[in-house]
Amino acid sequence: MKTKAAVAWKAGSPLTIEEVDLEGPRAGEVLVEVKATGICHTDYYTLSGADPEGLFPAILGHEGAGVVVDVGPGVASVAKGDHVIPLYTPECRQCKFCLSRKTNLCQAIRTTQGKGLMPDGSSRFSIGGKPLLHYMGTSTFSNYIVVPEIAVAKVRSDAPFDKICYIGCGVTTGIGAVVFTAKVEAGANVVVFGLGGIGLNVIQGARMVGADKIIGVDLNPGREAMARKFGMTHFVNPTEVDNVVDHIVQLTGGGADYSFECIGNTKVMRQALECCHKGWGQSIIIGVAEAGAEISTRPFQLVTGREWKGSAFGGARGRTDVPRIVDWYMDGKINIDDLITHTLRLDQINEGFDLMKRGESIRSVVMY
Ligand code: NAD
Ligand code: AHE
Ligand code: ZN
Repeated sequence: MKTKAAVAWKAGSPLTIEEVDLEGPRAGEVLVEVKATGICHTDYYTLSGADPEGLFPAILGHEGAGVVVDVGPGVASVAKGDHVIPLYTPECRQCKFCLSRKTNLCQAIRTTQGKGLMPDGSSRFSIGGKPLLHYMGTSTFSNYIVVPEIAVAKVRSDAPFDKICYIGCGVTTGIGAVVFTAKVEAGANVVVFGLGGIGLNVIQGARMVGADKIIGVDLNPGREAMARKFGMTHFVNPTEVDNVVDHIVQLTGGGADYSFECIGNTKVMRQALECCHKGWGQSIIIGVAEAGAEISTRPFQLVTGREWKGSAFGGARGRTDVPRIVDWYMDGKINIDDLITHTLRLDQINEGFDLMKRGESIRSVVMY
């Protein structure tokens, strides 16, 4: 079949809208009509050329929602007409990682996914007979996609696609890092570095679990109002204080119980660790840093009880947890609508990247 898609031909170049050939689903796979997709900073990171797994030409996008329109042989967990969110972190429930119960990082299809291919090693997208690569196993910048059954979460059919697409990455990543990775308890002091599409969801997750002080740190003063609306109690602009770490340690009476780095800046990652409370403070790295970047601190920071952790997709098990997060949204427990600052057509997708780069959007959503 043919599908409309925004194609990334090479690093650093704007996407172009193309009519692309798409092969149908094989055994264990489904064809999804993507109805809406968010634009995440990670799409920009890969397009910029900084991602060691960034291969071109490819169809980017990993924050989508849509409808199953066809299924391949043997598919049992979803059917035509089901509403789904594609998962860049699948959940096979059979691999060593899934069975461990210690991680959400299902590895069933990770190797081929990282090469931009389907689990059987093929690409289903092509243009003029030349293959185009998939991205993060999702490629939601295409109107139609083929994905493995284990890489979709079936969600309720009354939830609006243009809002729940954001649960495909940003919402789950931010709220999940609080709830599943850090397991922040009521009364804890929390610091969030970077108040964009991810950090604001960390803020609302911290409020949801009853955190006490919720301190937000961002260079962009324009982020303060939105962050306060989502539960931030104190705002710090790093350019306005002598030393961010000392300032936060003072503000929290000894250091943060939990900090979250939502930028991808290794210098800030160090600050996020070092502003944590001696003896127990945990710092969670969410931001994705460029190829070759390394983090550092004095080992004494860890010897004296601070912990460094990472979180991918918020530690959420996609097929299990994503439908619950959609329920939280539909029940009014979390706010997604106010974070979607721009809604665009596919042919305006480059404007979505520009808005992000200029710090003018929180989330732009493309509707097909
Ligand atoms: P974003 O561009 O919407 O937000 C980034 C924010 O950081 C902006 O508000 C910006 O002003 C602020 N910022 C930049 N440099 C700063 C600095 N030095 N000090 C303070 N604030 C600074 O991006 P996003 O979509 O929220 O993504 C944030 C990061 O999270 C990216 O690195 C992205 O790739 C990553 N990410 C990781 C996961 C995961 O599963 N681990 C999932 C999604 C996104
Ligand atoms: N390809 C990158 C890694 C990028 C990365 O860390 N991705 C996160 C999700 S970001 C979503 O916006 C993730 O889930 N990582 C776990 C994994 O298995 O990729 C690189 O630097 O190589
Ligand atoms: Zn993302």
